Amino acid sequence: MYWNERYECMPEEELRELQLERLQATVKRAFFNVPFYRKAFQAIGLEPGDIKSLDDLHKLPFTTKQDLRDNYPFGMFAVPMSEVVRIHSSSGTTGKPTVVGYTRHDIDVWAELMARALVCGGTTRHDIIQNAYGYGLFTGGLGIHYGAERLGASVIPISGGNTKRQIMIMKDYGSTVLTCTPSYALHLAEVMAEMGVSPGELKLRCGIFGAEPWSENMRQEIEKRLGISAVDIYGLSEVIGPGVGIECQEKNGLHVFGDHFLVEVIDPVTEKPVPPGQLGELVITSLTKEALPVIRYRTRDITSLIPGTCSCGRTYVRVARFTGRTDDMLIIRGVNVFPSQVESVLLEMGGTEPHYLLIVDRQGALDTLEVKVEVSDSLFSDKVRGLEELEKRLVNELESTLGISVKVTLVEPKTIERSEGKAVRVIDKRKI
Ligand code: DLL
Repeated sequence: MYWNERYECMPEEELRELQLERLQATVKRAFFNVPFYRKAFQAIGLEPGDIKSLDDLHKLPFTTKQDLRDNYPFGMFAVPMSEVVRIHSSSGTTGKPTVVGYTRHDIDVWAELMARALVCGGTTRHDIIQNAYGYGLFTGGLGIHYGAERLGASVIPISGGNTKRQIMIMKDYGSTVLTCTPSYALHLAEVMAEMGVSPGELKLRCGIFGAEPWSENMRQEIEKRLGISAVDIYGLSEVIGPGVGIECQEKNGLHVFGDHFLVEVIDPVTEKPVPPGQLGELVITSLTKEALPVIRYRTRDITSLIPGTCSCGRTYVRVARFTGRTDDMLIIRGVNVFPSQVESVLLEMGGTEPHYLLIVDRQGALDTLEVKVEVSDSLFSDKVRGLEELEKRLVNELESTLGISVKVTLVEPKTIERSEGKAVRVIDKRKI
């Protein structure tokens, strides 16, 4: 049930002591080895010795993606390159990629955390893990891979894409665990159905999906179509990669590995902490990273702290599944809209496939939102009236959920581009 019970179930008081000790070491490491941090500390008259308790965390300055970009590529590293054994990089979809480095010890910690994550998500050493996260600069593939090997499971390093071959391998090798983005899991299910392969012919029983926002309804859809149990895994390159947090079998929030990361949830505007249960931006401080320590890193990811303890026995803080990113959030006519809200409505209503695209534009001074969504095969061959009714119902439901007017365009099945990694859900023409 646990990979490392001593740490995963550590009494809270002991965990806090460990966190403080590690925080102080991290602050020192950053101050003495990274000019960026030294300058940032000095600008507010802070010295490493000022961090005397965990409550002093708020005294530390924030770090942003822009800071990493300004120090591109290796300026934030706290060790000489001779100690860096691995380099990864974020996809760079929102600008210049950020580059991250790992010492041998960092890789070791990452493998340990990923082994814990896999076990927490329901994997054992007897599993055959089909790892369809991309291998390469993206942290997903190798992050999961090292954890799976550490656990002692049999890992198939198939990477993303080549979907028909994925299904053949899944069937022939008897894969029991699938790891990939939720959007790719859905695509796999779709191609499986096209190939006439039913979930009953597979040994698949569990999926560990993350790297992009997905809704609770999407979980249920994937579980149904693949006949598996699916859990949510979270992480980001700047902090380590996958393995910052994961759901346990309770599927009620993601446990954050508190002996390696300190988390806060803040109001992104006032930058003050918000109470548990309230949505805000997740801020992460690494506690053991050597090559790239991050202090109060503004993830831009939106979640809330879950109060109370989990019946699985882990004492780690939990965060709720992610609503989206502050920079994914669309402001349409002054109203905040997340793609995940649209996804939830579409899945709840039925009649459509969970493949959708939000197109935001501006006509004159007015923002417009169009939701393109695929109709399910059966409905598509139905009468025009059925389609008109569905469109009307979708418009009503989306407008009442989002609070703005929406144009719904129903499109033929399989016309919206499928992703092998992170799905693109929004086209915002206003920026062009
Ligand atoms: O996506 C690391 C990862 C790989 C996580 C495999 C999970 C599984 P990046 O490419 O740096 O790293 O992207 C990080 O992806 O800040 C979030 O916005 C988003 N993200 C990651 N996991 C989740 C999740 C990897 N479970 C960015 N739910 C993060 C929602 C997620 N968003």
